[in-house]
Amino acid sequence: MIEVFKTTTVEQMEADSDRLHETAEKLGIDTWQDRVKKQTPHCGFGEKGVCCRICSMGPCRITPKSPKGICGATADTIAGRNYLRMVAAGASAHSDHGRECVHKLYDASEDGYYHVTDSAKLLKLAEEWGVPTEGRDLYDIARDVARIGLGEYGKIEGVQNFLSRATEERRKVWKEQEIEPRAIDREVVTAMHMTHMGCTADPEALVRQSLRTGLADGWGGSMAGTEISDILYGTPMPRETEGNLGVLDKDMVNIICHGHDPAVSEMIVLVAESREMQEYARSCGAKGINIAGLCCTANEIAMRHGIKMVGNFLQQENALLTGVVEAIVVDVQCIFPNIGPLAECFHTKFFTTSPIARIPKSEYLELTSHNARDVALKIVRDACENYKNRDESKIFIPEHKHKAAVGYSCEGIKSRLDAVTNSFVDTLDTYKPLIECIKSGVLRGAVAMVGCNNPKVRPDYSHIEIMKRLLENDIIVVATGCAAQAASKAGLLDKRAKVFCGEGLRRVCTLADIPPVLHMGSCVDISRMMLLVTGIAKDWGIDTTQLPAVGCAPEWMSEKAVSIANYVVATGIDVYLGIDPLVSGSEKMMELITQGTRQMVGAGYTINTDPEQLVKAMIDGIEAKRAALGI
Ligand code: BF8
Ligand code: SF4
Repeated sequence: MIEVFKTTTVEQMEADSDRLHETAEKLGIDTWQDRVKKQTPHCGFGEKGVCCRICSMGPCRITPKSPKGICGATADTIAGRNYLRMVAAGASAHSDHGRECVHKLYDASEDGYYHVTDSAKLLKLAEEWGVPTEGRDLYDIARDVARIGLGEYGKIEGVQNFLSRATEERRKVWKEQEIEPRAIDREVVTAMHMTHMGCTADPEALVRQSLRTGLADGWGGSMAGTEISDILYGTPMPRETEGNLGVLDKDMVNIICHGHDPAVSEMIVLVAESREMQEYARSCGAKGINIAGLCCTANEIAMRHGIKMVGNFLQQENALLTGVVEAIVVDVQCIFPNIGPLAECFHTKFFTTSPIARIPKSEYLELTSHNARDVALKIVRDACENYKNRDESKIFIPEHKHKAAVGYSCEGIKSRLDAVTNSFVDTLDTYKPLIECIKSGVLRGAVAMVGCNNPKVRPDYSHIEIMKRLLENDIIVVATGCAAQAASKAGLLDKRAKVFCGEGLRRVCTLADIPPVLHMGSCVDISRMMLLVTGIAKDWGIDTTQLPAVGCAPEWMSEKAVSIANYVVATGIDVYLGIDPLVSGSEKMMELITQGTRQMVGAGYTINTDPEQLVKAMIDGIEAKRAALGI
């Protein structure tokens, strides 16, 4: 019998949103759909990147009649400075998240709340960083590793330790171009200083520092975030879960974890899954506790525990509008301030936990290494007690949800290859079978789909349509962040989605028992993607820039995404953007980011807001890389 597998369409998702929006209207609360209308059209100067408010002689705005700011800064300077400031903010967010993870490792102990889960990964990193391990206590080793990790943020001399993981060719390029990142904090501060009134006016120097600051993120802070999270909470391995609003359960206490740093969500999951709390939930009249993740936190806990994913960035208000959320607990980044007033329209309790993200109309409980379990217990208990306070008349849970296979870390991908082919040829721990598939043309190449949602394009549509088109063309997709969530909502993380693939990719999916879109984690886990392309390039004997692999962020919105785009380009991987990076008011800047960086690091941006044209350009780009390799 032919299997019939259907995705959830964007139209169906939009119908769910519309239905939930009716609830918002009845309650007199706005959602992003309403606010977009009020903010449109956007400020043209801001959109083009030619408004400068760096000093109080301004704000200065560039027009044909006034081509210079009061200090003489041109559109190139102003757009370039604005761009670098985005990178600096993005790199600081990722890297500070990474720093929090390293602090948790520093505080980890046998009898504390945070433990070493992947000791093999810890020992490997200890060896990489020259920390003695022989005969030593695991937690002493952990503390020494953490001390070096924290030192990476402010090291007095030298460059980021993780650079030694890159291909030799990359390291040579970074050195020659003088963009090897030094201390992480220093690159961010340098970016802020360079863009201060009266400093760098040369757009090329600003773009170069953007690459360097980006590298401090991708091959510094983000890589630390991923690496140390794996050590603390376990390296993700393939497992099954579910995604989309239908994962909320009417009969359970629903707790949503939203944000990025797994230190908070891990503790909530641990406590909520305890027998004590499950029983407590039942004593409060529910069948149990249902944790659901939002945004990158969803990716983190789905990858490690199989926790269900309720959705991505523009789904956060929808989740509360179902009326069945007892508590939403957040840490840092991508949290709408509107969650406060929205939660007040329901029985929902809103908990903030980080001094980095203080939000009005929330209950603030700072979560630290020393009180983590107590804070998590209070939140879960309060949520259980809140179950009885639901208002039946406000409840509507859309039914759409899909099965999703997640957990494809580099180790997870290799484990699949080992199971299928490597074990027969007795060479474990290699990407060679994958490389053979690419060389022979069974797979044409790979695309890393990453980034957010953005109402400037039809949300999720670009992600889903681009992914489908790539799959048809035998191009395997790896995904992180809200792009991975879009795939999960549509059903593309379901192994049965191989029906959408070309013949070659379908065969690979069947043999390796994988879905055609591999979920690699959260946005800091784009560092995993950098290690994946580096590992493949090394096993192939070429540089990353030669691989038929590209990155794509069709709906990006955050400053973090601009930082990511910079380190992906600096790693030699072309990036295809579906949203304009706010510098179009400067021809020079547009030239630098689309062409100039190709001379510096061998890769650059292609920008197109039409998903059809964007995917076509990507496929052409991949085929051109193949032709250059003679395959
Ligand atoms: O770091 S993809 S909307 S959740 S920024 Fe935010 Fe964008 Fe989602 Fe994660 Ni990433
Ligand atoms: Fe205007 Fe120059 Fe000040 Fe910017 S730095 S606000 S362009 S005077």
